[in-house]
Amino acid sequence: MNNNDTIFALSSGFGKSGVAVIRISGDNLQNFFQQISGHKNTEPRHAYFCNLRDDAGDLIDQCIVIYFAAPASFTGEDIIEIHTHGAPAVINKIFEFLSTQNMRMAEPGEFSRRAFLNGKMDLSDIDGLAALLDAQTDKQRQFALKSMLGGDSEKYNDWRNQMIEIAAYSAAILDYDADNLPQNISEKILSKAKELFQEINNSLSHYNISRAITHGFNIVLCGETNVGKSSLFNRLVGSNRAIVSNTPGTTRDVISTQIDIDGYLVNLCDTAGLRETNDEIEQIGIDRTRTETENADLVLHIYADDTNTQTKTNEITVINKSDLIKTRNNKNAIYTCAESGDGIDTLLSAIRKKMHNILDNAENTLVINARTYKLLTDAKYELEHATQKFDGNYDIFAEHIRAAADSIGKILGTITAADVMDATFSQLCLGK
Ligand SMILES: Nc1nc2c(ncn2[C@@H]2O[C@H](COP(=O)(O)OP(=O)(O)OP(=O)(O)O)[C@@H](O)[C@H]2O)c(=O)[nH]1
Ligand SMILES: [Mg+2]
Repeated sequence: MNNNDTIFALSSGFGKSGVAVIRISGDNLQNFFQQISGHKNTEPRHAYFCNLRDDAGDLIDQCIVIYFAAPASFTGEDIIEIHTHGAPAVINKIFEFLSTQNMRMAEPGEFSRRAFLNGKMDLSDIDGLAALLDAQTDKQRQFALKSMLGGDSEKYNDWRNQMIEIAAYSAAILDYDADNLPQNISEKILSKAKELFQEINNSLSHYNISRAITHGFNIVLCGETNVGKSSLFNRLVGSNRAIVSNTPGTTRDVISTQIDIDGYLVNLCDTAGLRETNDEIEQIGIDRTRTETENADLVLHIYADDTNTQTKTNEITVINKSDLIKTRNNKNAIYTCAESGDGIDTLLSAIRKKMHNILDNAENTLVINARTYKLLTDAKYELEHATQKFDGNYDIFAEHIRAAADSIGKILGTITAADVMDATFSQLCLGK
């Protein structure tokens, strides 16, 4: 991939739309801009109305064009934006025209790669951008935006700078007399390294929160057959998504759908009822129920009689078919009637409360994906080795601290490795 090529891509979504935005990025695009806009003396960041014509002079479409002069642009290069009518035929015609102008179609993530190479964004910001482009709910938007605007980079830079300082002092301990060094420096750097270990360990323990916000909070309905799981699922979803019947064992597979609760994306799953069975297919469904339950952030355990139960922390006990039950002995349970809708609001409030308890302290949570999880874990182990096995050897200590700093550097892209870069940019779509 040649970084000097002029590249273009559709930056808005494909398909029929009022307006589509095509972006071009490259060096020295001002002449080309003047040519297509039909204006001499153009100013950057001004919108110009133009009749966009191909080389033969035939009109392609009427457009608005804007020129962003390097380095004040998304990629740090010259950028032209062409705002056209959002018809696939117009977009294709413009692509055809641009391809004859010594330009080529961008690869997915290539605009962001250039922004990174030109120092506009670090890899952590780009992870945030990828999460923002995937955001379906308001909480996902807020979470990703904070990361894209450098919230996470600030933390990573701070950690890395502290590690570099610790490594520098440990090298100094080997080279200089104690008199020439700050007082108690050996104790200080050891305790700083321990603090960093704690902080990173803490962030890693929030991985589930980060995952639940970016990929959805998993709520699973489980219980014995015929207790009304599918009926409750349909109530919560607001449509007849799952088959309901009075034959026990109706649901045989996991049925899942996504809903938005208070801005959080929720993956809601209905499952096969639990019972002893000789039916091979039903048994596979029951095994899946167990797997889903184990991976759930919150389990709604449904019963259809007034049992007293032990409710686990990530669980809500629901006693359904309350219309058929005379007693109300279980103080920890929520009584519902899926048939009439009674108690569904109370159930929803309980779900909200549990979700907010788990997710609302996400304020200081980093957007952690598989790439950053691995690098943070590497940094954590290096700090653990440095501190827990410390035997007065500052050479080895500094080596581990430097390795931890390198892992954090890889998160930011300060230290680059081709595979890390590819993994980061490939999560982005065309035109970003
Ligand atoms: N009276 C009463 N009947 C209900 C209630 N909820 C569900 N039912 C009925 O109970 C039967 C079973 O409902 P489902 O929702 O299919 O139960 P399930 O737990 O999904 O059953 P399986 O998929 O077989 O495990 C159906 O005939 C429902 O109409 C309720 O609150 N009250
Ligand atoms: Mg069912």
